[in-house]
Amino acid sequence: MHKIKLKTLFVAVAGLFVGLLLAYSISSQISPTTTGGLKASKEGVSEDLIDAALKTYVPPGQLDEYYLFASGGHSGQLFVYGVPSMRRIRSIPVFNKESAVGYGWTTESKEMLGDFAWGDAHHPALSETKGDYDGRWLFMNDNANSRVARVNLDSFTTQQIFGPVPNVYGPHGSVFLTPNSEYFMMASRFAGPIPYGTYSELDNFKEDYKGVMAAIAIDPKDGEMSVGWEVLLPPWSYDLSDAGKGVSDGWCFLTTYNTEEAYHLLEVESSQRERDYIMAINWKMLEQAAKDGKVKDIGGAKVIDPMDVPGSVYLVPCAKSPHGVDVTPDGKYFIGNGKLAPTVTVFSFENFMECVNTKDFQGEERGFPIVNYEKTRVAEVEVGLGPLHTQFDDKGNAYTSLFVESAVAKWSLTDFKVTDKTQVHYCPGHLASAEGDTVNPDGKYLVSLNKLAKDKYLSVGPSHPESMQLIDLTSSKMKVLYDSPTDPEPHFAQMIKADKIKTFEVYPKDEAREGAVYAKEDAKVVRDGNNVTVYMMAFRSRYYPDAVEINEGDHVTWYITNTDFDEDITHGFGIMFYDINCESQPGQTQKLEFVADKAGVYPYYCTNFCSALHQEMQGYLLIKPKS
Ligand code: K7E
Ligand code: CUA
Repeated sequence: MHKIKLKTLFVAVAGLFVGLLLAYSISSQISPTTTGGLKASKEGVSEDLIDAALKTYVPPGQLDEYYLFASGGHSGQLFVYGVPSMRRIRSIPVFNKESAVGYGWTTESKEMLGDFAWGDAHHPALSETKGDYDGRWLFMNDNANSRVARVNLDSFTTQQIFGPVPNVYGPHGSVFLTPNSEYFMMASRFAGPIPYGTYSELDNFKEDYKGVMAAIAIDPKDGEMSVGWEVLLPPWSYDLSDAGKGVSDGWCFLTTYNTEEAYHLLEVESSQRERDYIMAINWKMLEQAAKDGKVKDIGGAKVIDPMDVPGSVYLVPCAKSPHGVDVTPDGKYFIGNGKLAPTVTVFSFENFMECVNTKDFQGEERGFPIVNYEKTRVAEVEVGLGPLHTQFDDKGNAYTSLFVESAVAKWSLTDFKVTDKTQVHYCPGHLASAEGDTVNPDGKYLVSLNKLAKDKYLSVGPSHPESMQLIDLTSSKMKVLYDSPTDPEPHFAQMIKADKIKTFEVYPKDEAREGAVYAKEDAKVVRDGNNVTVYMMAFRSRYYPDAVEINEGDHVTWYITNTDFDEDITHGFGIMFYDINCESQPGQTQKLEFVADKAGVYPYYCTNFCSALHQEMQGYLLIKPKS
C-alpha cells in the first residue's frame, strides 16, 4: 500500500515535470523571447540580457545568417566573422605574411606582396551588381603603399594585389564601388609631387603638390584591376568617398579637409576655416574625357586635368573637416559627417543638380564652382558629438557613429529627427549594417566598430584589443547584443547575406596546371644543371617523394600537389631551418623556390593536422656538401 502510493506520487511528479518541460518548449517555440525558464537558472542576469544571448546564440549544427568582412587595419589582414554569433571564422592574409597558410612564402604570394611586408587595410568593399552585393569579390585598400587587393569569395583567398597605383599618395578615400562594379575610386590623403619619386620642397606645396583621384577599372569577367584614368585635384586631403546610386548614379562624392593647404601641424592648421567641402565628381563625364584622349601620361597613368573638362567637378560647402560621406540607398541624399561639429549635414542630390543646371554658385575655389550651400543642404541633424560614419536600414532610418560621445544615433530620413541613441564601448569609427551599402539594406543588425575596448575584456597588458558590438535593429530601440574583440583595429566592415556566397570545396584536377602531379608514378626530382625541380604529391599521410637528395648551391623549385580531393583535408609542408613553409588545400598545387645554401640533413613534415597518422607525414631533404 505504502509502496503503491509512492509509485503513484512518483508518476504524478514525473508527469508534471514532463508536462512543464513540454509547455516550456512549446512556449519557447511560439515566442523565442520567452525566457522564464532560463531566467530562473541564472541569478542576477536580467531578462533583457538573456534575450540578447538567445538572439546571438547559433547552436551547434546551425550556421550564421550573415558574413561580416572587417578590415584588419595595419595588420594588413581581412577578418571574416559570422553574424549574429560574432565568431571569427577566418583571418585572410592580404597585405601581410601569414605562416599558417604560407602566404608570403609561396612564389605566387611573394610576387603579389612584392617589396612590402605590411599594409594598412581600411575599407573592404564587396562587388556589386545593380547596386546589390553579388558575392563575387571583395576589394580592400592599403593606405600605406597605395595598393588595393582583390579577395575572391569562392576560395576566400587574395588573388591580386594591384599597385602602387601611380600618383595617389595614401588612398584613404577608397574602396567605394560604382553600382555595377565598373570602377572604384581611390582618392589621396596626402598631397604630393607626382609622379612618385619627384622631389619638391614643402615651400612649393601649393604649386607642386597634387591631390589625385584614380578610377580603378574592374574586369567584369574575373575582377582583374587596372587604372582606368585619374583626375588631378587641389593639394587638399581627401577622406572618405562614396559612389552615387539610383538618381545620383554617375557621380561620386569625396570629403575634403585641409583646404587650408597647410603642411605643418595639421592638427591645428587644417581646421582653421569654418567650412571644407564635399567634392562632387561626375565620373561618367571624366570617363568620356579619357576616351576622347583629354589626358596626359603621368607615372604611367592617363591623367585628366579637370580644367579641361568643365562641369565635371563641383564643391559643396560642408562643416569643417568632415570625415565620412554616405549616399542614401535611393541615391537621393548625400550625408556629410561633421567630425568636429555635432551635426550631420544632409544634402539633396536633386537640389545639387538644380544648382549645377542653373549655375547657382556662391563662388569658386581653385577653379571649381561652389554650389549654393543653403539650397543644396536640406537638413542639419543634431546627432551628437563626433559624427564619423552613417549606415542605413530598410525602414528609412540612418545610423551615425559618434566617436566623441561613444554612442550611435538613429535618425529618420523622412523628417531628419533623432529617434534613438545607444551607448557603445568605446569611440566608434565605422558602422556596418546588414547589406548596408547597397540599394536594399536589410536592417536587422548593425555592428559598431569601436576604437577602444578598455575594460571590456580580460586585461592583456597596457594595450587592449579593439571591439565590435552587435546591435539589434529589429525594434524601435537599438539594443546592444554582444561584444566581440577584434585585434587590431577594424576600420570598416561590410555584411552580406550568407547565401550569396558560393565557395568551391576542392581545387579541380587540372593536368595542365604548372607543376601539378596526380599519381605517385609522376612524382619526381628533375635536375637541369644547378636547377632542381621537385614534383611532390601529398596525400593522407605521406609525401611522394619522401627523400630528396640535392647538392649544396642548387636552385630549388618545389611543387606540392595535394591529391586528397576531400573537403577540408589540407596538408602543410615545412622544411626545418630553411624558412620554407606553405599549405596545400585539397587539390591545390603550391610552388616554393629557394637556394640550398646550407649542407646537411633537413627533415620536412606536414604542419596541418590531417589524419591519425599526420605525425608520420614527413621526409628528408639531404643536401650534399660541395667538397
Ligand atoms: Cu573612418 Cu580609415 Cu574608414 Cu577608420 S576610417 S574610422
Ligand atoms: Cu598532412 Cu598532416
